[in-house]
Amino acid sequence: MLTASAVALIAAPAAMAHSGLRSTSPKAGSVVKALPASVVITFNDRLLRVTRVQVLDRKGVDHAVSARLDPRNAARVVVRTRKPVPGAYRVLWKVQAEDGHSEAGTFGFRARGAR
Ligand SMILES: [Cu+2]
Repeated sequence: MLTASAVALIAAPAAMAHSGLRSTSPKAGSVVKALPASVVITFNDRLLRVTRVQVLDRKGVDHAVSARLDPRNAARVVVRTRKPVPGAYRVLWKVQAEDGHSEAGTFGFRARGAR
């Protein structure tokens, strides 16, 4: 019988085999004029669904209005935003890959002004 920790060790490599992040817009670590009306997260492979995305400013206010898969490209998550303020943003994302595994990550960028 496997212990819980043994299961976790076996599961870990498989969890790294799914779709993976390809690119983000704005790019991670970049400085942009303003928070764009849409933040886009692109993966290497199609996703089943978007679990949750937050676009947090420095005060922890979430600027995401909605997050959904691009109907023409299920590897792209489009996040609509609102109320842009200047400053640093952190995007927290969680999705379900086509193989059923959950993936999560985070990236940041900075906006110089309001749009
Ligand atoms: Cu996977």
